[in-house]
Amino acid sequence: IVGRSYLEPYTVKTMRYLIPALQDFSEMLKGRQVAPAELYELARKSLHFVGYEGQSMIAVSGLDMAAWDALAKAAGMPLCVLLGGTVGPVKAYNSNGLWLQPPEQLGSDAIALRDEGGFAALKIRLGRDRPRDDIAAIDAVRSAVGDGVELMADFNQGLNLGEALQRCHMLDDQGLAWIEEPIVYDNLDGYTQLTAEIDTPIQIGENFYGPRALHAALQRQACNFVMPDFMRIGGVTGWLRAAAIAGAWGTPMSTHLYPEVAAHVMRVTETAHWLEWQDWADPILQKPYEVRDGLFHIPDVPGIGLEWNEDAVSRYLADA
Ligand code: SMN
Ligand code: MG
Repeated sequence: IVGRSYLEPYTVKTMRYLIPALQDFSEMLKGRQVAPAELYELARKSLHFVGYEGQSMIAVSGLDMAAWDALAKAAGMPLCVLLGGTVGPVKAYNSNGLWLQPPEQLGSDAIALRDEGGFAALKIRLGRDRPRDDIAAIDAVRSAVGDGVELMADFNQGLNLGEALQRCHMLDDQGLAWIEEPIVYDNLDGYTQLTAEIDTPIQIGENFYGPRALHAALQRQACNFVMPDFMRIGGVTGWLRAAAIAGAWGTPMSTHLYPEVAAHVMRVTETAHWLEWQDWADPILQKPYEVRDGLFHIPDVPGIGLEWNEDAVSRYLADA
């Protein structure tokens, strides 16, 4: 049985630090039973001298997702079934585009993105130099796809708190589904202020390292919504622990990247909100997962359902 997962830490260089950590895990864990909760703790603790966050957590997350895949394969069940759920559709928004292009390009892009899978929601990136260009960008998308399509907005930590207060107030009557990461991710006091002042839901979470970071943000009322990323929250194990915390708070929980694994855990997440769909792994998958009518479909096969297209993998191999 082979358990599979992937990590996409954005730059090739990052792999230089991650691969040795993963190789160390494989030495350390050889011969052990595939028990994801135990492997997670062992791997995490083995890196505690360099800290539990950052690269350490990313490496643990990669191991964890592969371990859950192997366990579900051994059980002959799709991961969502092993976790106590059923195979079924998951509500998704398209996050493949609408970057910081000039507003006039966004209308046709938005139509194409909607039509990639009959999506009822899209994410737009904001943070152009002039706030009015962000409003023009939103207008361009809305006039192309209409009000029926929900619009999430992501600043990718691009603003300081003063700018964020001003710009989020300006956007507050735009009917956005959420405003994501307006300021640097670890300024929780700033997020608490924004969440108190702004009517549009404030969304954070792709930079939570482990479930306790989500707990801290919710305790400080630093957001309305959460969207952990699988390589930072601690893979499936970290997600399940984080989902229990978000469930207790009644906080809607969306996913960040890794849609293939995200779909499985969303089937058992108490406050499941939106799955972030992007197709970035598709080029190396034997069979990309299907998305229709804005719903992401989990393949009914044992495990997560990740099978590599080995030709593509060798074609894209980079020298990290
Ligand atoms: C994002 C993060 C990392 C890579 C691409 C895009 C963005 C998102 O913040 O939430 O999709
Ligand atoms: Mg984001």
